[in-house]
Amino acid sequence: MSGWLPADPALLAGVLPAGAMAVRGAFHPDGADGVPAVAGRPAGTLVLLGWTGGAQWAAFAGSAEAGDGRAEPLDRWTRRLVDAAAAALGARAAYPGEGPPFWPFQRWAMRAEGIAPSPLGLLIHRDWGVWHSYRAALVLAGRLDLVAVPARTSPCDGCARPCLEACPVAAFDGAGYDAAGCAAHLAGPVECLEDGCRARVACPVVPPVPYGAAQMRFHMAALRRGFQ
Ligand code: B12
Repeated sequence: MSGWLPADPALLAGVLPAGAMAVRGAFHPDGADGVPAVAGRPAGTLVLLGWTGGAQWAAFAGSAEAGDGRAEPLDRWTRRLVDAAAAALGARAAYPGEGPPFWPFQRWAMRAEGIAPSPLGLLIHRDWGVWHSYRAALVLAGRLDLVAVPARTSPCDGCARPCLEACPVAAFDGAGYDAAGCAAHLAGPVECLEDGCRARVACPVVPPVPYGAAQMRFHMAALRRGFQ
């Protein structure tokens, strides 16, 4: 598990509000990465933005979108911020929810940062465990200088994998995800909706700033809506 970061730590200073997005990693794409062009020019650098545990929740929770009662507040907030950042940088923004076909965010993540597949299908990070997400990618035509982030082992190596035993409907078998079984279960008034996915909660890797109750409920409600 190794990765890259932009050499300029101030790349996004002034173009994104502090605390709203973590720079998750970056890489220089090649033709096999499926990264879109920028105003007709081939992609030179992809910078991945996302959330790491509960650290960015407060920035969103205080936003106009979070309180306006309309659909998809997190997507609308993300686009407002990241579209503005992309315009300021002359970059193209890509979002995980655009599609189908979807941009291959998990593949991009494995190119960009020290991350590995977990038995749940989600990518696992040494610090954030399975409590992290990708909110956007900024694609720039130029090749930014990148610095290597030292390799780290996957936290799943040597783990007893309690995640695989914890799901009440056995939606995970280490090889795939029974999305239909999960969806049927989430249709009822179940603990997962209130206290989070049982399989993810069973993971021993807990981020320094974990999801709070409101964030847990928000993401589980979004997952349930996604199944409808
Ligand atoms: C469709 C989708 C779903 C569907 C899945 C339907 C199904 N039958 O599996 C539903 C609605 C059920 C779902 C549920 C969830 N999802 Co979802 N989902 C997506 C979405 C929008 C598209 C996935 C896709 O088809 N990509 C297209 C393919 C071409 O992209 P890809 O990068 O190549 O992805 C594939 C490879 O990575 C491959 N893969 C997996 N492991 C490995 C390992 C190796 C070595 C290789 C080479 C490839 C590989 O499997 C991936 C899927 O096909 C992505 C966002 C995105 N754009 O990727 C989020 C995404 C995958 N989901 C995410 C999350 C967090 C969830 C949930 C936890 C819900 C939530 N938001 O809290 C649940 C849990 C699901 C689970 N345990 O897997 C995150 C995962 C982050 C992470 N840590 O990895 C993503 C990236 C969104 C985000 N904003 O970050 N999801």
